[in-house]
Amino acid sequence: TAVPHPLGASHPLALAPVTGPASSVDGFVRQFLRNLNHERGVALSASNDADRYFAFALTVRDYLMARWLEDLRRQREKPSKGVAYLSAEYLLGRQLDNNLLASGLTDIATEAMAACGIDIDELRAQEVEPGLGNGGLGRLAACFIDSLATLAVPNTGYGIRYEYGIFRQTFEGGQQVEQPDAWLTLGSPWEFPHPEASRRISFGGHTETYDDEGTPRSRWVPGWHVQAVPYNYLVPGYLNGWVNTLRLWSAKATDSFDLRVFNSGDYEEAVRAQTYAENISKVLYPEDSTPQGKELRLQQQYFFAAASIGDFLEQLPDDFDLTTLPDRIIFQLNDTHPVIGVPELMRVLVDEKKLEWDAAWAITQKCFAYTCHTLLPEALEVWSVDLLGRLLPRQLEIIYRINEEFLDEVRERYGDDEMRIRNMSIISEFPDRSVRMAYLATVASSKVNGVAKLHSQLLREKVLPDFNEFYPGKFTNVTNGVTPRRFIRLANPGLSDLITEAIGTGWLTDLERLRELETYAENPDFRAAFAEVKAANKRRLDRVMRDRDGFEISDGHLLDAMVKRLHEYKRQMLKVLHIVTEYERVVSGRVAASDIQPRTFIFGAKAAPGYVMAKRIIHLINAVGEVVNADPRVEGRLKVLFTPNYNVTLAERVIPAADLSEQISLAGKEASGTGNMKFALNGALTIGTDDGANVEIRELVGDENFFLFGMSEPEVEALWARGYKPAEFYQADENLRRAIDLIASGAFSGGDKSVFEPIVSNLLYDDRFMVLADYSSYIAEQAKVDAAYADQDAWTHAAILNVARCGFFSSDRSIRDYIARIWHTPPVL
Ligand code: B1H
Repeated sequence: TAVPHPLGASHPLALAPVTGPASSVDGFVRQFLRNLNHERGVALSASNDADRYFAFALTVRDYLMARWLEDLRRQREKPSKGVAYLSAEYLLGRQLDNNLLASGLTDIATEAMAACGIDIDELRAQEVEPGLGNGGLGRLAACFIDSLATLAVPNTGYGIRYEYGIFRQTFEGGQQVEQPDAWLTLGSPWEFPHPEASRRISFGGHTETYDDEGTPRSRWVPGWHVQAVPYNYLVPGYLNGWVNTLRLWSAKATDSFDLRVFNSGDYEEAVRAQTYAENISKVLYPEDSTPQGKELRLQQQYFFAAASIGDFLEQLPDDFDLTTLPDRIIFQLNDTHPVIGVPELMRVLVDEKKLEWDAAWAITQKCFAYTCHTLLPEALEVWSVDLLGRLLPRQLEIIYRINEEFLDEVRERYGDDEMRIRNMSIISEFPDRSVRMAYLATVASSKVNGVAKLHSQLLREKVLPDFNEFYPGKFTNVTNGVTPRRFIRLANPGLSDLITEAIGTGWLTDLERLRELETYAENPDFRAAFAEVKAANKRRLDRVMRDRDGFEISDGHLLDAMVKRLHEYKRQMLKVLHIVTEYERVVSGRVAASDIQPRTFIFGAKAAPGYVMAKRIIHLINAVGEVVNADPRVEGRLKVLFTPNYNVTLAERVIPAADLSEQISLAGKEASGTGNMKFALNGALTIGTDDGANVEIRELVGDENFFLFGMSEPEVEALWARGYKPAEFYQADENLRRAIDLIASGAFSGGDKSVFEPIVSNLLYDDRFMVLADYSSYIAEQAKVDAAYADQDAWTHAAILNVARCGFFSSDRSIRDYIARIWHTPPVL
């Protein structure tokens, strides 16, 4: 609802358009100085870097503001269907450059700062990236809201304003240590708090039935409440004047809560209660792909889902016909984290708006769509009925009823097939009675999608086959994508300029146009220029790494990068075995150091703090690096760098410099991957398994421009079925034996065999992710990589074709797919 202007709605000032500062260097300088003086309260001469960064960011914001208000007004006056993207994570990365780019201010702003004698790079360095996500899922949400704005589709991204984002990783003795990510210590110039629009979110208590003028109804009598305070962030489209909103909720204790306890005279208890409430948005759970079923996590999920749904409904006019809600909004569920919003919408429609159950359910089923991001069984969220009943008793009742009616339909179709009914029930009985959130999401959604072709197929065939049969046409695929604004234009200005020189402008919003580069791959001058861009990016990364980690990236090295969360299924361990094999072959004298292709291996990976095996693998990588880097026998031809605290900012430096992209998960485990797309679009070649979006990358770039190895998903299944015995693979391959024996010997742990013994025995006797089974094939393919790299010009040719043929992986294309097949939300510009 619009806040009335203090001078009255018809007062000329209330109607005056909001105008931004003048689009000139002069205008920028003036606004910057104004912000420095009036917002920061300092003169230029007395300002420090933080002051200048803030004033600078506020100035950029001022330009975008006019558009934002205008677009919000337009949406209010002539509403069209929009997308509410519900995501527990947004891994945004730094905002400054993105907002400069989107508003076309980069040149003006750079000149303006130069005129003030300020180095704009020093301002850039001030920004702390908001790390409000773990990995691919959170970064995907950030790419998607960028594309939604660029395509001018009305969208609000809803999520949680975590006070602490993903932890800051350091190493001590090669082992991961986590530090809190206090990203808000200095405040953020990009956010707009709106305490006046706070919402009360309830928990606990009980339910009761009552007589509503002859109609029996249920209602929820909650036990406690918190305030959800929205913070808005601008999400500008690329040079199109469209600005959407990211609305993140922060938890605050309610006044009434405090007062009640306070009146009882127990001051400490009042403070404790406040802390309890505010804990809800305190910290991002650092588990990627393996959710922990913790009570606080369920509180977070309900907190933001309920606040977001309530927020949207409140914007509707009082006389709004709720049966037309699906014409106005689609709530896109980013994995199961917001699925508790389904019973919440039902509760609002039935208990508060007093709709009939069937009418409410018909609306709800049209208003939700669900994206599944995983296949790992341990990653499919379940909530115990016990916990749900305590925290959200009314929502649990509603889930039970949804399940009953759903199972009635199943019975109607299949008769009393108890096996099937047990398999499809939203409530599972073993080991404890619990709610399967993916099933609830599937039943409640108009569409369910996986995130890459192979993943969507496996989702239909292996994870939810009964549902796929029951709901023909509900399942679909939308292959992930990445925003070319951040991951090509901003991360790789050299490549961007080269592309524009060759094919002109326009490709940044129509990435399939990169195809036009194919003919340039045949042009020796273009290849030379392309190779020079790569070399310059390596030099840039070298400067970053010297600064950050005191590590040099040597000339002539193949830069081999594996950057992603640490997870056994992603198989950083396979990469370690390759490095140890190369090292062992040199030190055992089986190959001369001078005969190997020099390589620098870069790792970046955070492990969930409670994931013991993942942390051991980090320790091992660091230990191997320390030994290999210091061993004169390798003559500096093998180098291992594990750069701590890998994040979006670092990704923007590593990816453009890489020659080789490691995408080596066990087939069938990586839903999509999105780093794989970023590397290919920046001209790295991929060594990868037939998994996730690798499949589609290889189809597009061609077999001859992709290093494929390892078992396919059906081969993985077949090996499991036969009975997988990793020790047999150990016995069968001499290189593998030597590599594992070297680790087991204590060579990387100062002679102490116990340190990495758990890793070794896990590999030999368990090896859930079949590292040993794919080892031989991986090593053979890496030899082909070395051979191919020896022909630099041919390598560059293949790299150019990777860029030219990966335009499909723009998140703009993903969003167009969502619009056409799931959302049906036309652009408004
Ligand atoms: C992905 C997650 C995830 N899949 C639970 N699942 C989480 C699950 O906090 N949690 O509990 C957090 C994250 N993340 C990733 O999504 C997939 O592994 C990638 O393959 C995929 O590219 C990405 C985006 O679709």
